[in-house]
Amino acid sequence: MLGGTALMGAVSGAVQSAQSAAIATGAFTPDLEIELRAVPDQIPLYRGAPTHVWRYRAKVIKGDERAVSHQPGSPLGPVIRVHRGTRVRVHFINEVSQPSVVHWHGLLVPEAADGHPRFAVGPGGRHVYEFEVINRAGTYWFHPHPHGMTGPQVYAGLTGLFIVSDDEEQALSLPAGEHDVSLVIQDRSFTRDNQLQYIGSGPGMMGMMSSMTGFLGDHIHVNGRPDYMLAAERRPYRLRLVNGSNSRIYKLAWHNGTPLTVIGTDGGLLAAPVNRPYVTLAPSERIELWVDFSSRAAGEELNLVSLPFVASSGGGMMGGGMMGGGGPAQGSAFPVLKVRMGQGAAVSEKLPGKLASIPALHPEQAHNLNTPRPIRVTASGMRWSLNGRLFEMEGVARDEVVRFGSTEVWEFINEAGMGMMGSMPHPIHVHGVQFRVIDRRVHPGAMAAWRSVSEGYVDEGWKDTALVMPGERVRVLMRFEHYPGLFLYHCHNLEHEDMGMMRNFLIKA
Ligand SMILES: [Cu+2]
Repeated sequence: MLGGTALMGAVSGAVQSAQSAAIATGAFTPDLEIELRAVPDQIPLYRGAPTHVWRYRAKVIKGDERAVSHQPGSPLGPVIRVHRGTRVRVHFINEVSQPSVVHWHGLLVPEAADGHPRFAVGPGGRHVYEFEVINRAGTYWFHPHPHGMTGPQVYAGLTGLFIVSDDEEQALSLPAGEHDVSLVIQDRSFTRDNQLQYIGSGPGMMGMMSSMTGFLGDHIHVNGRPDYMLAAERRPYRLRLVNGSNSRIYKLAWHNGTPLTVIGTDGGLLAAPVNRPYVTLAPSERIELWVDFSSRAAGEELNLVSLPFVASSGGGMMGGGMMGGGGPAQGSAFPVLKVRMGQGAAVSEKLPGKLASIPALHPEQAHNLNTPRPIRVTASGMRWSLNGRLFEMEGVARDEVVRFGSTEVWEFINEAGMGMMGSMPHPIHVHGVQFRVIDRRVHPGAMAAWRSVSEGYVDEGWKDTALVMPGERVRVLMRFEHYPGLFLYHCHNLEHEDMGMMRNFLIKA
């Protein structure tokens, strides 16, 4: 049982004996220097006792103070906003009772700054991250990445946003300031005294089966708050949707069927806006919407909901239900958030027809177009694994080495079931790159699940995570051109990641 004080207790003694795992290097001159602490805290979320959480607290120690903001009343971590090209130094201080490390999800950073589990520091430990922000404008995020403990630490509240702007984006005059809203969606379960309840409580089989499904909570929180309501003006907004859940996938739509206009994905703005009836958002994926509320009536309410979908194939039990933390099964319908229109006059603004430059997709640039590198979902005993292997801290297999500067096709293949458990969706995330989706194919026997989510895929832009449904194969194109070193690929169902559905790959200079 991870919940309440067992998980959240501070190790105050250890903090005083803090040791530096890495020290700032002399060669790097930061424009922005931040102190980032992971701390235990408590926050009132529901009537009655406050909820014990772990959270990130940050402050700027050099540079523009406006780069860091905390949302009032939210247990989630700060929002860090920087312009492309900013050189950032982060002094991470671990004040929680488990080893931890920070991964800058989606950012292209050197090996030593990427948050590999081998760089985790114990309670009281410190680590210095240094990187130049070379990513395109977009919505990135950060979270813990210690091996075996990522799920409970993200669940406890350790989540922050890293929002990058660039000149190309700023020339578009998209909705900004209070009209640019980040929405981190997470599912949680609570004990009767308002404490976070995680899985793994059941001895033996039930605990194991919960992990195989992944945690599924019964309350939806947005930006760390229940019953989230956005008080909106009648005008266009930019909504940055982030799935910060451990395992839950959302099929997001307006309750009245209004189509969604998508302007960005994991790796930033699309070349041009695209419309979708709904968007499918797997754990760690981001989707940016441009939403025009100007035609809505004053006082009108809109609901963003998660529509039902089929999550498993082969008649399996992987949908969750009574497993997976007690929350409704994967694929259940949920209300997610409300938007209430204000009384002010409507303001109209046009969305540009062209957003950003994205190079044309040229799969033939890959040296292995005809023999893609297979990344197969497999089952190793009672654990999900990749290509039949579980995570090894330093281990790299011969077929996990790529050449720095090379372009490759990887194929994520989800054709494995686990006996009576059937098969289930896996969001596959690759560190060190942003990739492009070439195509998707699905086994004819798995069509029902696939068809229930596939219209919501947004594969037009840059991605760092791709949902792979049961029976699906996804080919992606990536170029290892940023930094050599040891990076990770893994399932972003955090319970799967923690059980070892993660591997190193080496970008060899
Ligand atoms: Cu998985």
